[in-house]
Parts: sequence; C-alpha cells; structure tokens
Amino acid sequence: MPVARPETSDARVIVHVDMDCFYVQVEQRKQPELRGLPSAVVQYNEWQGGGLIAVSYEARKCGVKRSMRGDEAKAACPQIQLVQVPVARGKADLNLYRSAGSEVVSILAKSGKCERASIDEVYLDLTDAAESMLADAPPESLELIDEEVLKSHILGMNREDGDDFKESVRNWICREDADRRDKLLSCGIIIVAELRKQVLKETEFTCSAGIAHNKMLAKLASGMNKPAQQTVVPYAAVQELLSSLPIKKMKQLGGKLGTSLQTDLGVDTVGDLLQFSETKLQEHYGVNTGTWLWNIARGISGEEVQGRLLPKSHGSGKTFPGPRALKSLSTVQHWLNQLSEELSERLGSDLEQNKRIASTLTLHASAFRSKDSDSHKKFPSKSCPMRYGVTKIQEDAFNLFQAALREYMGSFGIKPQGNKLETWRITGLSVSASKIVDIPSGTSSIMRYFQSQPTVPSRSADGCVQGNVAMTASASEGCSEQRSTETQAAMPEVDTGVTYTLPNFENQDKDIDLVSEKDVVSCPSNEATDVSTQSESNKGTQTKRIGRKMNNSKEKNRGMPSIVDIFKNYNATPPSKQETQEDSTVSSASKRAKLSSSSHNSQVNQEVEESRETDWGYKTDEIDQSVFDELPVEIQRELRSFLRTNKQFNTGKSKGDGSTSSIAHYFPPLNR
Ligand code: TTP
Repeated sequence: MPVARPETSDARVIVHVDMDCFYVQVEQRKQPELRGLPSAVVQYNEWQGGGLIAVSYEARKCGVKRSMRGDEAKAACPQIQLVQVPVARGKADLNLYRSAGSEVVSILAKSGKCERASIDEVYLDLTDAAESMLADAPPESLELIDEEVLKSHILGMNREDGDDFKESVRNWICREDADRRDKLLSCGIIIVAELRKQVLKETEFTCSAGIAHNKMLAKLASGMNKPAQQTVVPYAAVQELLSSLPIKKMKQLGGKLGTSLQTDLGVDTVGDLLQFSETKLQEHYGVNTGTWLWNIARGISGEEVQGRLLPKSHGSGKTFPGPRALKSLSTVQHWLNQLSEELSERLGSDLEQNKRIASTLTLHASAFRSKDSDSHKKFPSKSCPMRYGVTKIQEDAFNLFQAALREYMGSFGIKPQGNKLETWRITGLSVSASKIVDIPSGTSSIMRYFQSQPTVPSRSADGCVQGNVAMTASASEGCSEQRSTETQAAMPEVDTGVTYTLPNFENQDKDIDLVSEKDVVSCPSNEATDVSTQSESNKGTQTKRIGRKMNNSKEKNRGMPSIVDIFKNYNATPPSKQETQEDSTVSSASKRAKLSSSSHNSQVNQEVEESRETDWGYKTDEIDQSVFDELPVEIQRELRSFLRTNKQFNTGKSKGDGSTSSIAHYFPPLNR
C-alpha cells in the first residue's frame, strides 16, 4: 500500500531526554556507596515492605520490577538495597527529586528550546543548533568523533556481518551523500552526546535520549536503549519502527481508544492502521481523532516543543489500596487536608519564585462501592476556581469531593448518608492546580494579597457538609477519552481547561505527585511507564467543572472569569518594553521562550490569541463573584479600576501605545 510521506520541508531535530531509574540515581548521589549495587526506592508501609517506585538497572537484572513489594524484591534479589522515599504529611515528599530534575533542565535548556515534560523527562528542539553545526562544522569535516557518539543506536542502519559497530555509526554520520534530514540528525547525535556527558559531569546523573524529526518518534526512541544510551530514528526507518509497534504503546492509545482500535478494527500494531483510509478512521472516531490516527500511522506529528521550563500544573495525591481504602468522610477530609497543604506549599513557592498563579483546582478520586467492588463506574473529577490559602484549598477540595461523591453514589441510585456506615470506598485521592499563568509585573499589591493568604490549615469537621454556596454544577461537562484525545490531536498544546485526568489508582501503592508533571507517552521497552501513561491519557476520565451559580444560558456559555483569567488575558497583550528586557530570571526566561514559541504558532493558537483579545472587555459583574468577594476591598477597588481602564483600552486606545502597555497603569496606586 502506498504510504504518504511525512512533511519533508520541515526537517527538525527533536530530542527526548529521559533520566535513567531517576529516583534511584538521586538516592545514589546522596549515598554513593549504593552505586553499582542492586537497589530500589521504596515507598515504605507495613504491608509487605512497601511498594517499589524506582528500580536500579542492576536490580532489574536480578528480576526486580517496579510492580513488586519490598518483600518480593528481597526474595528475588536478597542483596538489594532498599531506600525509603522521603516522607512528609504521611506521604511521599518528592521535592528532592523535583529539584534534581530542575538541575538537569537548567543544563539542557542552554542548548535550544526546552520543554520540561515530567519530573525526569525533557524535550529539546535542537534544529537551530544542528543547522549551525551543519553550516560551520559538518560531521564529515570532523577529525575526531567522540566515543559516546559512536555508541549511538541508529535505527535501520545497514551493517554487513562482521562490520564494527562504531565504525558503521561513524560511516553513517559522516556520509557525504546523506540527505539534509539525515545530516541534521547526525549533527543532533553529536550535540546530544555532548549534552548527556555534560549532564553527567554536572549532576552525576545518566540519561538516555531519543533523536528524531518529531516529538512522538523521539519519545518512542528514548526508551529503546537504556540506560545511558541514545537512539536515533532516521526518516527512512520510521515505517519499520511503527509497523511492529503494539498499538497500546503509542501515546494516547494506552486506554479505551487503543482497546477500541483492537476490538473494533482489529488493529494490533501502529502499522495495521495503514490499511484504513482517513475517511474510514474519521467515520469511526470523529474528524480530529481520525486524522490524528491517520497521521501517527505514518509517523507524522506536528506537535511542537514548547518553551516551558516550569511545570504546567501541580498535583498532590495518594493511593489507598486494598484494606487501606478510605471509608468515611472524616478520613477523606483528613487526607484532603494533607494533600491541600502540600499543594498550597507548592503554589506558594511557584508564586514566590516564578510569579505564577494557578486558576483551577481539580479533585480526582478513584472509588468503588463496598458491596460492589466489581463496579466499573468512574468517580467523577471536579474543578472549581482556585482560591489561595491552605484553608480555602482544603475547604474547596472537600466540597468538590462531596459534590463528586453525591454524583457517584447517585449513579447507583443512592444518597450518601452523612456519618452513617458508608457503602463507598476511596482508593485514591489527588488535588491539582492547573491553568497556571504569569502575574504581570507591576501588580505588587495583588502579589502581596496572594502571598499573605493564611498557611495554617484548619481542623477538619466530621460529617457531610451538604450545602455549598460557592459551587454549583455548571460549565464544561464530562470529557470522554475520545473527546479529550480529539482535542489534543487537534490542538496538542492548547490547554482546554476541561480535560483533567483521573489517575488509575488501582494496584498502585504510591504517591502520585508526579502525575501532574508526568508526560503521556509510553515507551516500548519500559512497561513500568504504563502506570503514568494510563494516568495521563484520560482513559475513562470523567471531568466536571464546578463553577458559580449561572443565572442564564448566555452566562453559562461564556463562563465566569476569575481574577486569574484577567491576568491570563493580560498576558495575551504585547509585553511592555520593560518586560521584554528582563532576562535574568527563570520566569522571564520562560516568558521569552513563550514569545519565541508563539512565532511558530499554528492557526489554532492564533485563534486562541484572538479570542483572548476579544475577551478583554470584562466587566466586574462578569468576574466570578465569589472569587472577587474573596479579595480585600482595596484590591477589589483596584481590580474594578483595572477593568474600567481596560475597557477604555479596548474601545479606544491603540494597543501599541507605550503609555498603556504597562500593567502598573491598570493597577493605579492604592487609594486608601
Ligand atoms: P520513569 O521515567 O518511568 O522510570 P525510571 O526513571 O525509574 O526508570 P527508566 O530508566 O526505566 O526510565 O519514572 C521516573 C521516576 O518517577 C521514577 O524514578 C520514580 C517515579 N515514578 C513513580 O513514583 N511512580 C510511577 O508509577 C512511575 C512510573 C515513576
């Protein structure tokens, strides 16, 4: 069957960097005596020695797997060293690993556009660097090629029997008759080998990398040869790679959509998809998903590397498997308080260090009915506008939980019974903060407001809080896997604001903090990543967003912007001179990265930008009133004045006018 070729005009060099057994390496750096020994990081609890969350490659050789309990690992490998993950608030504290990940990001970010995809994964766009190298010092002109480069795995590379591996790699890289795409990849191979050496030197961590023409292929490749190796997917090897790749290993196909492809269309490998026309796939799965499937079968993916060094969201979660499932509202509230406290702490650091605020709080849980553990009903996820301050987050999280619980139990035709013996069991809880935006410079009083929010958690009260004035169901409704896949396929990087995931907590005795940061893709050789793949691919996710009371359908359609939406919209306007000149902080670096990435924006992004511009005409009564009411009076006054000025801005003044370009102008000095 003839196969449409990927676009050739845009030969990019995209890299996916994945740290090897990351938590183990972080612990080994702390305790160098563990290096070279079979070891694993375990989240300790009394049950069978706790759950393994990271396993060293030496331990893997002895048959130890991430799915094992500590006791099982010891039985499989008696000499294994188990290191306990740090604990805070009765759950894993991942700060140590997060900051180790940041060290790596800061090294890699110097080489090109860099996207932090998870706690230990990064995408890089090295096209510019590769092009410069090709112009100045192409591989064939190099006298010496580093050993690390010569160890690269190049998919589809021809090798005669008896040929020396490194010699073959050298020949491939230095071919003068190679096409431009392969030449650029060759430069990428050299640059990445150097970067990986630099990461090792500066952090003592090894990593593996995939080098290809797009993110999807780079991600697939990085897991193929681990640890401490790099794998390259030349354009000519794409079809062979995909033809035998199990469909469920593909990004976003690990769940229901992948299952449907298997059962409904008999598709077992990505290559099997080639027999279906685009129209046929669209008939089955809708226009966007159909086209997306048609493209991935051919190795086509237009997803860009986003210039983002900071996480897109923050999350804190915990699982309660087996006998530890939560059975009462008071224990749920206790854990939500712990999780909210951690979330609030991280939001505080983000605000302080990066001047960013989150606008949406989402609660996910997994549950079953105690008399019906077989029930496959999903516990709905719920969202509401983010309110800063531990107590508020705790309150909102608990209210979201109760709203979700009512709906969940309602689906069985049952009303939850206050403190009576409950018939539900909760096996996982998580709270996350998303839709994070930069606070414009010059808004110092707003900053002070967020920073001064109380940090002392309130004591929880038992019993079911029935009334919740702040929240009623509204706005965006549930989001099936297919819909969310479709959204992502059409607009890979646009945050739709409604697709939150319900992690698959089952059989996972570990904290899920990383879920919010973890990327979506599954690697062929790394079965363990499936857990997070499942968590992130929106499988069976039901999402609901709780908003404020909606009075009429017009409002309902428009949604009620909260204070952070205002900032978000502000960000859509041209930056002031002062802002564009800032270059020393991470936040300004990320702003610059955003600006540069916007130059590659697709039509979709332009549309989003345009719609933001038109949203400028907020009136105070369009702002989510309860969020507005939370603000101190003087800030409410400031905001009103901001909105008034802003309206003038929209209706009259030129957007390029220097006098209107600073946010300070919209937030005049307090008039106490
Ligand atoms: P991974 O990148 O999936 O795995 P890894 O780095 O341990 O090993 P590999 O070399 O095969 O890539 O996860 C990164 C870290 O995230 C891992 O070290 C521990 C943590 N993690 C969890 O805590 N729970 C999980 O379910 C997974 C998949 C990872």
